[in-house]
Amino acid sequence: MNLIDLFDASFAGRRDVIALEWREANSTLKTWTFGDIDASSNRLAHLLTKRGLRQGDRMAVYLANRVELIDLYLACLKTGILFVPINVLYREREVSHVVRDAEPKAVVAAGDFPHAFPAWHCEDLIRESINCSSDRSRCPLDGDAPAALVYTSGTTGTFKGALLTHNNFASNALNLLGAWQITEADRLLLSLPLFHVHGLGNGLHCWLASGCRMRLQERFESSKAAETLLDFRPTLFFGVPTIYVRLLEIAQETARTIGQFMRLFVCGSAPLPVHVLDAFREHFGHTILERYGMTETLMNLSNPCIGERRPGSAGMPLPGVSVRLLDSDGNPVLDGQTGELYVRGPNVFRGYWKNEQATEQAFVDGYFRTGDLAARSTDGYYTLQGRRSDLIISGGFNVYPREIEEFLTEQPEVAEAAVVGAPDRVRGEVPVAYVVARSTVDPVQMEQRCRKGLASFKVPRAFHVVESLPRNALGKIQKHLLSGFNR
Ligand code: MLC
Repeated sequence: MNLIDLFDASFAGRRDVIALEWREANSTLKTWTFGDIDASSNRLAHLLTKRGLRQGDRMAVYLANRVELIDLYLACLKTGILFVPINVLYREREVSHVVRDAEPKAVVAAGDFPHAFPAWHCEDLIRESINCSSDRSRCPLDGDAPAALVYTSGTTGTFKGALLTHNNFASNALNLLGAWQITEADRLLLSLPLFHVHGLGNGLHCWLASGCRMRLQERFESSKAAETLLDFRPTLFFGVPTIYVRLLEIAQETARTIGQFMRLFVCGSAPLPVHVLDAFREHFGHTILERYGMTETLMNLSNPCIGERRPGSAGMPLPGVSVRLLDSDGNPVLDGQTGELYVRGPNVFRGYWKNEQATEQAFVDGYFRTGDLAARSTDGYYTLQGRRSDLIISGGFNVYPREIEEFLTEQPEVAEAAVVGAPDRVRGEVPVAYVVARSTVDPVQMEQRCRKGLASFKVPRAFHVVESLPRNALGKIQKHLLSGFNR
């Protein structure tokens, strides 16, 4: 079974039911039925074929959330074209890494595409597709067919494309429908970006697989959050911890009203601080359900929908997901002790695109090595305890220090650089740079250059000039000795 077969229960079974809402900038509310969505993605599928794209080709999209992005994604699924979403916050340098690696046959963008690749304009495609047939053309794809190539930057600072199959996404979506009791009666407010698996694999897929109604937003904007929640009255919401911190700014009375029509708030992509969970319960009358996943594995652990949602814990393995906690020698640790988390299951990706070495290193005994440390309680709840790597998570976006360090050391006045995460009340962590200067370093200029070369969430919030970086006897930088590094 492929994803389109899974979504057909909604497309074919609920053709005239309103599926999707979107509020235009001029505040008009537009709606689409499942039949509309099926038809427009069929048209685009014909157009992509007409323009020469074939099964197995890659199509990259550099688009913020919009309805056409959904149509393009479904058109890719229907034709076997690999969907390669690019983070719209990526600048030229980051985009070229992805383009060089994925070798897309086409790129779709809405405005300027920060790369020499001749991007197709989204509006042109939509306009042209209107003349194409809305009939479904069948592409015989089975569940093992790749569906998307989602890029994560790695510990080495280079980008790696995680190849996710239809089966990976289908098992993830079906698991979540069951675990979180999502049905067609739900109303999902989706403000997360569709270029990451949180928005795509959880948000979009749960909507289509359940046949519920979804309101899509271009992005989460805290100043408009209360207004949107009251306007749409969702029953279901997915967020990252930063979003929940922002939602606490909503006035108490409004928060209570929102809490009354809401069924479930889910949080993931970064650890949810216990004090935020507590404050949110106080404010909205809801205990946020925390879960744990990764781009490479989709969702692994979840607190129960019915039952104890334990503060600080990411819950228990989802159905079909096997979890191991191993010490540095590869032996299982006892309950209560910290080990590295390994996972196996139908949710786990096939491997990194064109990178056998990285794929081989990522698996041990068929289990994916997450790089996260965790402990299990005697009653089966897993609590994350940190990471093996120095990954920083800012606002739910992964930031690998190595990538920023490489960028900084390319600057003529920088001899050496180390980037660490500093705690931040709203974003969880933010990157902070320590640099050894070759000549005078102007922090303002440095920040400007970073803003041009790196996505906004990777720009260091401070630049500290130091005499030297602390190193151990082997010459390795001891990041924990840099102040601001606080775990
Ligand atoms: C953030 N920014 C965006 C943006 N999201 N800009 C355009 N479109 C978006 N979607 C930029 C802003 O330009 C700004 O840059 C900075 O981020 C913060 O913006 P803000 O307005 O101050 O927002 P804030 O209230 O801090 O909230 C940020 C946020 C964002 C929570 C909306 O961080 C976000 O969308 N996070 C979700 C990330 C996500 O989906 N992760 C899933 C990965 S998958 P500046 O210049 O001010 O810094 C994964 C697996 C799993 O990890 O388990 O889920």
